[in-house]
Amino acid sequence: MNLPANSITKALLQALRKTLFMTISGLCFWSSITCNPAIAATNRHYYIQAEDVRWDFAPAQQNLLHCSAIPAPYETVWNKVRYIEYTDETFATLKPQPSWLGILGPIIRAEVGDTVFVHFRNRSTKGSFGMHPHGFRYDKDNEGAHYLPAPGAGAMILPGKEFTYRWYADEKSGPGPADPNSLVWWYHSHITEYQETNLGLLGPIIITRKGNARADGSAKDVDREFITAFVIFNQAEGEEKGQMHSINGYIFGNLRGLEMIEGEKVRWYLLGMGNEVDLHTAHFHGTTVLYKQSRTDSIELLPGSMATVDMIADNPGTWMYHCHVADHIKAGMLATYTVNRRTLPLTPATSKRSRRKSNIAAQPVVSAMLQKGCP
Ligand SMILES: [Cu+2]
Repeated sequence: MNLPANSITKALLQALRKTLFMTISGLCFWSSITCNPAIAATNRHYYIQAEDVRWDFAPAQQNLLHCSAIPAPYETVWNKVRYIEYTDETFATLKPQPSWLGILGPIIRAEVGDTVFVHFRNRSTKGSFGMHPHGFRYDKDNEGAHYLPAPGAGAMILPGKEFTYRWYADEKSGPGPADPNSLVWWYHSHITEYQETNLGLLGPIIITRKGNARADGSAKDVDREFITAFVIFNQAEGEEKGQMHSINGYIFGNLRGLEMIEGEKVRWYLLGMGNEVDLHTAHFHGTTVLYKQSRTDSIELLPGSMATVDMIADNPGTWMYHCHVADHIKAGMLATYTVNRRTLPLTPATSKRSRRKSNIAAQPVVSAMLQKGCP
């Protein structure tokens, strides 16, 4: 059959298109998470190592809310295992993290559409560990949880071994229609889950709505973000001396650095983890917050809970922030936050002026005692 040259070209092109379509469709079937053309992919890499540490739940060795001794029978220094972040694949340089993050692992951030690669090394001598994320989309190998049948490749990383987890922030990882523009999720080790979270292997994930992340992943629509986790670490097999009623691994006001500037829009991410005693009511003095589009000043947290609330820091001063459960107050589940007085005009969250400029303008109110300890 004789065909004109342009018809042959057309037929060839059609065949080529068909082959390409089938190939791409096939690929997308097997990795649907990378084939949404509406989503521009940003890859974010984290280098995180599980390490044995000695942790002091009260570095000031004082109850900083009342300038008194840590009450008996509590002992405050214990062995923990933590997720510690490094700057790159050499695992040679520690990545600094805010003081208020305390015992928690590094903040893993993503915007909807991003892929996160967590290069995890287990350098603890205490056993096999891993990293299991809430919220992200993952396949079996990247679930980071060990159970039958057929646990994935990342379920259990032996001491001295490493694994790179690949987690994807799809639409269902990000905020829902009624949520704020960013959400908090947990990550933690998940082989013997209850032992490993109690050891200290737990940390936060923050995922923002598409278009709401700065280059560093922080949420564009707020001036400042804080994460606080209410966890009772059981350090002495139930003996009271080792019941550490902590916020981010600190008790009796020893959690420092929850500081902001008058007028700022502040997003708080609240987390709960632990046992049946971990029923917490995180209560803010000096402010109210918006939670689930309603106003409150106390947030209920159960083990595994994740809550995101917004506040306007419009009441300068140092204010108590604590669990409202009576036994937990007695055991030191108490902290403070400080709203520093503003001396320069307010910088909106969406403005191009940096947050660092705002910090320079801040006048510390009454946080000196908290910085230095009791007089
Ligand atoms: Cu509590």
